[in-house]
Amino acid sequence: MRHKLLIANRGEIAVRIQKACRNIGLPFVQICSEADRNARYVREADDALCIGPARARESYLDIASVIYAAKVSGATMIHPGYGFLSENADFAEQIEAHDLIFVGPPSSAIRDMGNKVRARQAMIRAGVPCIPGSPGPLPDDPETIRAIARDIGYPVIVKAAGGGGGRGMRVVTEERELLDALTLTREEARTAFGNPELYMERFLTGPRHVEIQVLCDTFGHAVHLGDRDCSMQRRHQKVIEEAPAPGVPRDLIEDVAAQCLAACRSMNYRGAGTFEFLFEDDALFFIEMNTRLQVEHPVTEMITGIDIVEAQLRIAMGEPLGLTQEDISFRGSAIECRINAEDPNTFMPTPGIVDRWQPPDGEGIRVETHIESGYEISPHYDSLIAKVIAHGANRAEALTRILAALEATTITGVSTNIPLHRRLVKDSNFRTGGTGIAYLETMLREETPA
Ligand code: MV4
Repeated sequence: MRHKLLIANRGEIAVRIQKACRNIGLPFVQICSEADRNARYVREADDALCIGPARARESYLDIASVIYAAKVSGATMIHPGYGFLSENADFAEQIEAHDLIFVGPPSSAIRDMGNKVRARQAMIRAGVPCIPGSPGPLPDDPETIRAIARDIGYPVIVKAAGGGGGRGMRVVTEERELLDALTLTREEARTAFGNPELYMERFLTGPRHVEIQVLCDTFGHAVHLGDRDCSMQRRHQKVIEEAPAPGVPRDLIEDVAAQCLAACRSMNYRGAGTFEFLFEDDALFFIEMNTRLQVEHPVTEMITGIDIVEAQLRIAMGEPLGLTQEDISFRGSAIECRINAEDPNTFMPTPGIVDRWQPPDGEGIRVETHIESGYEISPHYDSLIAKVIAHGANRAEALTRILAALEATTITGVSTNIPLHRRLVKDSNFRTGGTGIAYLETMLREETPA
């Protein structure tokens, strides 16, 4: 079968997916909004189609327009990238119904993992370690709820089944706050997600965010590509990611990864996926599964030598993995800095024209970007404009290389978070490794007197 891929995304990840297509000789069509039609990666694409106005709701998020674009361009497959429609089960289902291939898991797996209560139950069944919590959705009866919380032990966290990525959750430190917190969270969940279902977990106070990457083919073969640490974040936006997670015991990763693969088999998972964990007191606890390619996938590619996007495409075309766990080895360490066009003090996006862009290069350096000198950053989308990734034989070398790369990067015309990255990479606690999810926000709070 002759295939053609529709790239249903924009920016650096569209460029990344185009590269994978060119590598394997897969023809593609790049879709864009009116705001992106003059970008180089759109102009120079073999085939491109403008599907709507700048506002994402009317273009990149418009399911009917994306599927129509696939039909008229003769595409057989759709890669959603990350964000936008990438974890929309209805989108995947409609693609399936149109006899097109969704580059990702079956819509049923997206739907199941999108419901965080069902995801948790699937993980418990597969033996993936979860945070002590409610066995299923919370009931309405106040006394039963109190009993569940008492059983878990305070502090607890109430989360929405339809939430995820930090949306729809509330920490409760003592019993007298419990029922009000529940009512508030339930109403927010009903409004925001159209699903009032809640669950409860023990609240972990000082964890790190560690995740495990998996790849599964259509034939029930599954491998893991190790772990990443994504603890350096602000307001649920990751800033720096690295692989492997420093100081996490390798035998723990291997054990938990094997359980993740069991979970994948139990839900007929296909493609790339990420299991998110909190790491505290030398243990990993599942929180969520992301059923898409992630922004930080390059750090895993650099330590494994495996092209995850190419693997996604091959799996979608029905090829077997052709790779067993023994074929995968982990070499050295990789660190990624997300370069955002944003104000250094307010962190607000800074759209505008990039005057001069000078990306770094050198041994072990990789840059993922869609920008160039003269590029106009639209106010309509995410502020991520580039990713700078460094690989080294060990973490010390990766740190040396990422710092040199950051020092060699020039961007004028818009302000970015590059100065913050330079500081973080020189920070002694970050250099030691193992800083937690609260580290960056605490650091920023301490230097900005209220
Ligand atoms: C938690 C937690 C502490 N204890 N669950 C936030 C995003 C969502 N994926 C889950 N999140 C959390 N769940 C328990 N039981 C702390 C967080 C959390 C967090 C997790 C990962 C990365 C950054 C975070 C920032 C704040 C809170």
